[in-house]
Amino acid sequence: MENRTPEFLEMNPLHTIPVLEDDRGYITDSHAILSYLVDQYGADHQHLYPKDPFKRAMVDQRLHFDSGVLYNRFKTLMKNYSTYAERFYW
Ligand SMILES: N[C@@H](CCC(=O)N[C@@H](CS)C(=O)NCC(=O)O)C(=O)O
Repeated sequence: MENRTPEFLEMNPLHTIPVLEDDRGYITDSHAILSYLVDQYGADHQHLYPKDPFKRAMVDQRLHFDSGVLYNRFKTLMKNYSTYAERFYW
């Protein structure tokens, strides 16, 4: 699998996708990638990841809900019901 090659593991030892390569290195979590892209390149789209601490916390709350709750439940569901998932994820 492409995400287990030495080259990929050099970028991300957790062997997960997505991985973003930018000038200063690799970012290996989708939520971190999203907030980074808006901060770094989205000057005209700051409403997507606001600077205001409370508004930003509302976005962070949903990102953490995704990685902490939703994705785990999705994985459990896929594990139980999909042969595709068995081939690619575990
Ligand atoms: N928290 C990580 C999770 C990434 C993740 O688990 N990606 C899955 C695909 S959705 C993956 O790469 N699985 C392959 C593996 O673990 O080898 C993120 O949001 O980027």
